[in-house]
Amino acid sequence: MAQETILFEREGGIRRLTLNRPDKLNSFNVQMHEEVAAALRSVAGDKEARVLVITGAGRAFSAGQDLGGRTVKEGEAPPDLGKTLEAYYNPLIRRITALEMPVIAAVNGVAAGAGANIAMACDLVIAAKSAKFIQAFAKIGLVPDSGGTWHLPRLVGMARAMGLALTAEPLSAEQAEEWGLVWKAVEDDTLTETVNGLAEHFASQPTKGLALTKKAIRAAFDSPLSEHLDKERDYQRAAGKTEDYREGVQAFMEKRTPEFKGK
Ligand code: T3D
Repeated sequence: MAQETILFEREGGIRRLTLNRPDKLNSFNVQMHEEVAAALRSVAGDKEARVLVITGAGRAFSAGQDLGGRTVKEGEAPPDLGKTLEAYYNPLIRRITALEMPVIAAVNGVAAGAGANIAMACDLVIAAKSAKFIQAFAKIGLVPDSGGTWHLPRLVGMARAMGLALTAEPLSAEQAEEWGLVWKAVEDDTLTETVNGLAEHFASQPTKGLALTKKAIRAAFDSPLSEHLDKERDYQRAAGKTEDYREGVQAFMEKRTPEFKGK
């Protein structure tokens, strides 16, 4: 499928998806949803992929839904936004969170509406200091979607989640780092270098163990400790059967750097 609204690059074990409608601040239309979905499906089925970076072209990460097609004339039936979520945004968040490798959001600029919440669904968010996170939904009468009402209170607590969602006030990248919404806020001119360094690091790491780690952490709020311990047992059992575990222990004993293959 020709890609007109995204860029998708493969380099060794690194996959990079760039939202690419800069004149519309990388807001999502149907075509972009379809292209992103195809790219994520290809990453999920790609045995060589060991890390995914999601970023935006131009001055924004993403401004969420393209509002261009959302005007409703007097007397016209409103669009069924539940359908859009069911068809596009919910599968998008499920695809990102289910990927069996670290997913890094490189937030290069404003992340608003679903754009902010797509970033939050990634495993690590690294933001340029000039970036802002805006739960823009309240400004147009909507509810934060794309997992926003799930991730926000878990990441920043109820009071801050409420404040951000109800006021739609922009949150600076530095404040977002302080609040635990992003992992790191870095100088704008070091974002690419920082993200590339981290992506290269993950591309040489024990991918299956990392995938099980993110799965365990994502499940942490779903069950009581006693049940969660059973999950950790199962994941550790699976990790213990990987080639990378064997190599990790072997390398430690031989006092050398391990050569992980992601297997
Ligand atoms: O509908 C459904 O399917 C339900 C799902 C909803 C999910 C959602 O994401 S709802 C929330 C949608 N997003 C927003 O409400 C954010 C709208 N955008 C903004 O508030 C502002 O653009 C920003 C705060 C993100 C950035 O402000 P600023 O001043 O830096 O830029 P700007 O001048 O507003 O925007 C620059 C251009 O991008 C401008 O176009 P122009 O005038 O140069 O031709 C603007 O119209 C366009 N743009 C920005 N955001 C969107 C957009 N065009 C379409 N849709 C957008 N979301």
